[in-house]
Amino acid sequence: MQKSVNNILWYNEPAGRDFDKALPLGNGRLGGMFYGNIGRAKFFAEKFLINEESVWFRNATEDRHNPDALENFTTVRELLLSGRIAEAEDLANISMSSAAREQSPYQPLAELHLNWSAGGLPDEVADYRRGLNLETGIAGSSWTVDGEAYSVEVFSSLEDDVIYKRFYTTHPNGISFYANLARRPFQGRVGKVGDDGIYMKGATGPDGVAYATVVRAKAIGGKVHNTGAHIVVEGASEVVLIIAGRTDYRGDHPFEACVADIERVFKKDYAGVRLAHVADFSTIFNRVDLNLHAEDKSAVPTDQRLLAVSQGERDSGLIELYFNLGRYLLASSSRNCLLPANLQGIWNDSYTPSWESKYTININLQMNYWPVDLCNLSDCADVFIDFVDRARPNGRVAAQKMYGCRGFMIHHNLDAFHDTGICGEGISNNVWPMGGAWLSLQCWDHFLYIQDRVLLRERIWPIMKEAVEFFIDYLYETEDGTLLSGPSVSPENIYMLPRGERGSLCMAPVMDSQILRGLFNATLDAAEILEISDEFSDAVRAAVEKLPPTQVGSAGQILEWREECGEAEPGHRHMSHLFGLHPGNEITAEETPDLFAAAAVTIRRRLEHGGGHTGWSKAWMLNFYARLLDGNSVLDNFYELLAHSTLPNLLDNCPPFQIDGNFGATAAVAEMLIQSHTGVLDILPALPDEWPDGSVSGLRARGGFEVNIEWKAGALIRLTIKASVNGRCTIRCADHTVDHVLELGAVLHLDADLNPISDAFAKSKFKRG
Ligand code: FUC
Repeated sequence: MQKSVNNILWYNEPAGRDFDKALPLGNGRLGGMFYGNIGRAKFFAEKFLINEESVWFRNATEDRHNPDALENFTTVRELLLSGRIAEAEDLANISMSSAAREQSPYQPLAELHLNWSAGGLPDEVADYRRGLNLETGIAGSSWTVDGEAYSVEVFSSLEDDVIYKRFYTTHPNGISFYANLARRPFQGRVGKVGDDGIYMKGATGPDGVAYATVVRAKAIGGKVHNTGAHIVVEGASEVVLIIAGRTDYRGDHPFEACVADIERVFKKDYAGVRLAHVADFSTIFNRVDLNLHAEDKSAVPTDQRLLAVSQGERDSGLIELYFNLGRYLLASSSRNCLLPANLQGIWNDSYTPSWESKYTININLQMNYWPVDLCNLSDCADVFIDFVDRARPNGRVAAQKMYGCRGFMIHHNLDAFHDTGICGEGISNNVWPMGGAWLSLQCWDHFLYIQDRVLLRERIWPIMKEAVEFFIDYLYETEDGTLLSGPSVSPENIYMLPRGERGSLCMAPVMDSQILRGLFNATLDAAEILEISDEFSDAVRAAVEKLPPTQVGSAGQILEWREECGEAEPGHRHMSHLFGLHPGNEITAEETPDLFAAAAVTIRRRLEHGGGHTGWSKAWMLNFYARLLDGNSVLDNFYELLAHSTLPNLLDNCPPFQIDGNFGATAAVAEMLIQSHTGVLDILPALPDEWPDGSVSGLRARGGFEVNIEWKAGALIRLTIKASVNGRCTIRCADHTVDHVLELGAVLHLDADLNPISDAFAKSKFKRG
């Protein structure tokens, strides 16, 4: 298989002050944005944004759960059941929403500013280039001055847990600059460390984190010293800055830890640490390779390619690049860390970011982890599972205090402190009891890919069980024995009743029942694997039968609410009632053809009314079309995502920048090539006409399989499946279906008709389906 050439983002200009042009780096915990400026003028001084995952502001700690919820939530429920919507919403607003409305924001750690010293660099430079290599995990810039070459490169090392930024020139003493850590607004003390370093330290609010960042320099040739709170370099030919950043979120003394981080690596040779970083990062990145046999446009700067696409050009290579960036971003924000990728991953330059850059869980956090197993980054799922697990104690308090129920529950937002109180974002989104259920179901989905029974028993089962326990207590049973969630919402949407009344709060919006059906069935499957059969599993078995079914409405659409009602915003960005199509699996061509057809109608109606207008919404659309087996529509919508919701650095634009769209669209590319949500491994289920030839290696499917595919003229020519556990695999491609029992380590090579083409499959028992 030929390797993709689309692994580099590059530009012929610095980013200036524009975050949307800067390039992201990270080792999971510690990262930053590289701007690549050179010069002296205030606005063009080099800026490097330093982010650390646990820099979250926090006011004085308080229990935000509304103390009057328990007394009132059943009244809210009764008001909804008797059609008194406005009264129910008013009561919910005051008795259920938290009194202290906001959760904590995620904040930047610091900015490292760097001015070239007077005489250090002329204003005019030539051959400027700035880029990010996704395969090596290194960003950099290069230019020439009077025939002398200059370069800067920067990476965040997982092994050393520091950022290295290295300046190099062929000019024997061409590097002179002074650098400082820009103070956080109204906070942070700055000063010197030893005779070659600087620091900044402080705390984020009354009960926030204590943080520190330390930078030290070493130079070849020239001199390094510190003056004021600046590192000063004079007349060097090579300089390495080592940047450490810590908080006390995980119990460290941040300043001491930063000093120790740098001390530990200070004597290491730069070439060696670079080599180790490249070896580490490229191993992760190269687990997957996608080649769409696109025209090679890698000589065109990335922003110009994006512009051309927004003017109607097709560029399959840019889609490869976007897909590769998604995998890069996940590996850069989710390894070796304690907190999952938030709304901006770990990359944020604002002290008051949109939606606090926290964890919105009525779609956004989940979307961040859609590619994790599909794209062979299963190790990046650990932080997601940990996070859900660590939210359980507060989730138990929410369940007890607000609803009087066992188990744990989460509403539609979390922050780094696992605050489960209801957020002040308004009634159309906040009284939604499903966050914990959806997150738990996604943990189960991770198990389906990796099939690690110890992980299931020890970590995932307790989460699922406790999430389900809440609903066993919480659901309302109607006289005819139907179980309803509520008060709840169909995330962020507004319905209109025949008499003209509008509302958000309701009983049993369709998404809730779909999530619960998925979670209850998964819990029963997990119980079977773990050989658990008790009162709890009996209760789940009984409950799943009583959930309201997904229904088709008068226009042939999936109903969003339990009864058909008008939609205040028919092009609404959320498409929650299609959860059963994706990421769920209750709507499939084979099992539920009527719902499958209705899902297509639902999407068409949303799009006709301007739906998919935020980046993440468009990315979800791509996944829906992939599940509808309509590759051409995935692609058309992908180009719209690139044209309307993608920033020059290829980060997703909600607006503003929000990383979920990057991850959602990355998953969609993989879903075009393999799907496994029905229990069958579907090969090339949604291949668009524009990708007649190509190959992909390393994608993963549920059941514990790794898949390589080559195709030509729109049809499979070769398929390789590696089994990472013993298991049965039913494979379907075009009109062929075969069934195999594979042993751990078995490698199966199949041809276009799914016939074996080498002896390598010998261990497997083969039977034509
Ligand atoms: C949901 C979305 C918004 C935004 C926010 C973070 O509330 O409806 O578009 O993505 O999350």
